[in-house]
Order: sequence, then C-alpha cells, then structure tokens
Amino acid sequence: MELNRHWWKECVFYQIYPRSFQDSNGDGMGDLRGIINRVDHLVELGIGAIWLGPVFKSPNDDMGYDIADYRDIMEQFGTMADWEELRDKLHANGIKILVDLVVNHTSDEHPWFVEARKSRDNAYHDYYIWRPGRDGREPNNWASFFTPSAWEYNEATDEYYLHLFSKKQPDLNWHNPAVREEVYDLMSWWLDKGADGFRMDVINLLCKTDGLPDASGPVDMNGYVFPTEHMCDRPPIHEYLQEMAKRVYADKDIFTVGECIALTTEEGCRYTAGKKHEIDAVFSFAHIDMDGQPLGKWYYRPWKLPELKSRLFEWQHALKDGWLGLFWSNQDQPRALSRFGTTGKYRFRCAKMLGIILHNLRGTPFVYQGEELGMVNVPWTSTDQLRDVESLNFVANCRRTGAGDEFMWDAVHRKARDNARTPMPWDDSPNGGFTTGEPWIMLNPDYPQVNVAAAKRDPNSVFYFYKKLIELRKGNLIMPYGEPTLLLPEDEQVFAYEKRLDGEHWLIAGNFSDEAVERPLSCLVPGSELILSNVSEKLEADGVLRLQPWEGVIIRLSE
Ligand code: TEU
Repeated sequence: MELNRHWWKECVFYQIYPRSFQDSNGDGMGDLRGIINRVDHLVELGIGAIWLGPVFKSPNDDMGYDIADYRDIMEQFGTMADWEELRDKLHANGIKILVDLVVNHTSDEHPWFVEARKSRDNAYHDYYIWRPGRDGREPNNWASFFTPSAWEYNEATDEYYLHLFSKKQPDLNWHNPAVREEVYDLMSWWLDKGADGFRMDVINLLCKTDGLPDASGPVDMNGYVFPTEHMCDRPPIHEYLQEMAKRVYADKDIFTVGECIALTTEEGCRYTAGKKHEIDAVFSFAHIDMDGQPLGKWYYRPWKLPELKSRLFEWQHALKDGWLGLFWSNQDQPRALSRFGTTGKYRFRCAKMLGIILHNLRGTPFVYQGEELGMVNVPWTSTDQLRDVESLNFVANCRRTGAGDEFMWDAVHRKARDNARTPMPWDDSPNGGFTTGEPWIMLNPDYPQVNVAAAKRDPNSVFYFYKKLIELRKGNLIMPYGEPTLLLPEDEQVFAYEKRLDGEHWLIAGNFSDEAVERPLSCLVPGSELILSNVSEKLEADGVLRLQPWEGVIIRLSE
C-alpha cells in the first residue's frame, strides 16, 4: 500500500500549557526556562514534537489567547532568547516545536486595535469587525463563547465590535487583504525562526456570514443565540487557507493542524484532503461535543460507549484521505479519565487503556501534559479557586440568572477548563515542585501521590506505559497508517477494532467497565500474539476475547 508518509504522522505530540508546566523564577507561573529545564522529561517519554501553547505578549485575559504582540514573548514567560534556547534544545533532542497560531482575533491591547478603535477612518479600523447598534442594542443576537453578547460598544466611534470570545479579544476582519498579509508575514517570521509548524486556533471561524444576520439556534440563559451557523466554515475560508498555504508553507516540510469548532466530516475533508493544500490535519470535536447539549457544554448530556465509538469511527472513515489530530483532552477540556473513563480503583489502569485506544487510531496522537500521569479533574470547593475567563463568566451568568448552585457546580466539576490547567506535579514537595512561589492556580490535591517522581519510581506507572506505547509506534507503521475497522459497534462495554496494513493485522480492544468481559471474536485465532496489555502477560487466542476491568490490549492477529 502506497503510504503518504510524513514525520508528523509517525510521531507522538505532547501539548504543553506553558503557564502550568514548570516555573523557574518563583513567580508562581510556568515559563520557558522551566520548560527548558524539563526537556529531559519529554525525551524520556519519547515524543517527537510539542505543541507549545501561546507565549506571545498578552494581558492574559484569556491566558495568552489574547495576543498583543505576535513577535515578542510574554514577560512572565521569559524572553525571545529563552524561546530560541528551548527551540535549540528540543531540536538537539530530535523534538520539533509547533507554535500556537491565534489569528481569529487579537488582544484589545494589540497596537492594531488600539489604533482601530480611535476613529472610523483610522488606517487600522477595518482590521476588525464593526457595526452600528440596533435599536440601542447590539447589532445582532449573537452570543459569545465567554460573555453574554459577542458585541462590545466602543464610544469613540459610536459602534460595536465583534468578539466571539472575551470582550478583550476583538475578531480580525479576514476579508481585509491587509489583515491576511499581516498574518502571512508573522507566520513566515516564526518559520524563519525555526518553528516546525502551527496549531491553528479556531481556524474555521475566520469568516462569518455576510451581513452578520441573527442566529437561529436556541436562546441561552442570557437571551442570546450561539452563532454556529454564521461563524463555522463560512466562505471564503477555504480560499483564504489555500492562499495562506501558498504564501507561507506549501513548499516547506512543516505541520499545520487546525482546531475546528463544530466541524463536519465534509468540511474536515475539504481542509485536509482538498484539491489545493490548505492544512495538514484537523482536531475534530465530535467525541468532545457528545456530552454537551445544543445550548452548549455546560449542559451535560449522558452518553454510552456505542456513541463514542461511532463518533470516533465516523471520522476514521471520513478522513481516510485527510488526517486527524487525535486527543482525549487539552487545555480547554476536562481530564480524560474524568470524562471518558474512571477515577476509582481502576484509575491508572484506565489511563493506560485510553492510551491504547487512542494511539492506534489513524491520525497523530497528542498527549496533553499530565495525561501521562493519569491526572483527573479537581474537586473544586470555591469559585475563588477558578481562574479561567470562560469559567468565571459562566459562574457570573449562573448567579445573575438564578441558574442555581447545583447546576453550576455540576457543570464546573465536569467541564471547567481549569480542570486541565492545574500545575504539572513533578514531585511531592510543596506545590509539587512546580514553583517555589504561590502558584497562579491551585494544584490538584492528589499531587503528593500523583506526580512525575512517583511515576518514575513505579515500573507499572502510566508514564512508563505511555513510554512503551510511544516506542511501539516507532517500529510499527500500522499504528498511524493501518486501515481501522470497528468491531462490536453496539457493545456498551467493549471498544474493539481491527487494523490492517500490508499483511499486518492487529486487534485493539479496551474494556470500558468495572466488570471482566468475554466476547466471541472469530479473528482471535490460535497463533495470535499479545503485543501489549495494561493487565495481562499472556493471551488465550481461542476465538474468545477476554478482558479484565478497564483492560486494554494490542494483539497481532495470526492470519
Ligand atoms: O478554543 C476555542 C474554543 O471553542 C474553546 O473555547 C472551547 O470550545 C471551549 O472553551 C470549550 O470549553 C481556542 C483555544 O483552545 C482556547 O483556549 C481559547 O480560549 C479560544 O480558542 C480563544 O482563543
């Protein structure tokens, strides 16, 4: 089988949330020097590249996703010399680095916006999206991800500006060629600096429906409507990304992966397998959106395993000519174990099983910092512990509208982004060795037991299992490229699929339950060999799949 091989399909990525990885100067916040001092952790894990969260100058209204200078480093994170030293140390260890490209919006403190808001005829005014009010109110009924309305009034020009996120994150006007030129220029600047590619923040939101009409979905607790239909994949987004590719990276061996909100498989194919190059891969949120309702993530929707399998495999089949970034969690999502697995006595076994299921799908796996330890959500006890603009606005919305503490706390414990943003626990010393100062956010209270040092003392830790899984990928092209076929689609306990590549035939299976299970499986013929399990040492290949609670297995099937 002819493989369209690329380095970024065959390695495993590690996502670093810089604010919470390692502090080096005692200010309670992670920084680049801290990451430099922890490169050995990445080397030992065996990862091939990192996605580094935004480290650009920012007022940190949205923890760095509100950028005030695309060509300079946030002072709390260090200097450009630190970034270059980190790049060099990573490259010297065979690890590539992705820059987090956030160009749907800037900070309201970016010089472009500082100028733009001064007057309607300012040279930068049309870098952003402005509209007059309607009947003394916002120009339309759009809700923002983070605040009641997606519009903020600007007195100097007597008009509103659009912000899909916080009011300090004004959306750029991508229909303005000058904006596109600025972005292509800053992207080339980072590639010239040695970046190996980009993770592209909400890249499918760059264009909005002409005329910015009212949205027609359900009305939220604030009386606004989330404008999915008017902001996702709107034309001419594909033409703009083709222009970006042609102008910036089509001739370079770099990697681009787009975070795409509410993405359909049709659009995912267009972005990653269209006639003209746009981006290499997409993060689909189909499995993430499963446990939310039409009014959004805070409204929990119970799910069962068959739905998780069908959502993941819809994308496995749809993007056979494209490519996926595979993930269970990131800086915006709850911890994988708390969302998809178990946090009880089988917690660490489950963490390994989730790794087996994800790393054998077709795509590029992304390990989010702390996933290799089996970290879980935080038992928050006070809203004073929360730091995220999205969480704090949700709490304010609940309190203002009387949504009730029970609903609010259930939602925060399940879905607050703060759950994934607690500091990386390195050992059981004060603050987990993350900082000698006051951490910007509390550590997970289990850090004295769940930390890197403890994991490295335990040969059966999640860390060493992830290391084995990542090592296995290096010798087996069937993991990234094998053709996946889902088995037992309706089974509510077992997630099982086959992989085939050039005569190789693997069985991947995981037991998503607290009970031991047995399933007749004709492909499990004598002569099949156990490659990896988080529980068993040997395999009974007699046509019956046997799994202990939360057991995962990789089996080379005999033909
Ligand atoms: O996230 C986009 C996004 O939609 C997330 O806000 C996510 O859907 C939501 O928070 C679920 O809780 C990207 C970045 O990953 C996120 O950290 C930024 O806050 C956001 O864009 C704005 O840049």
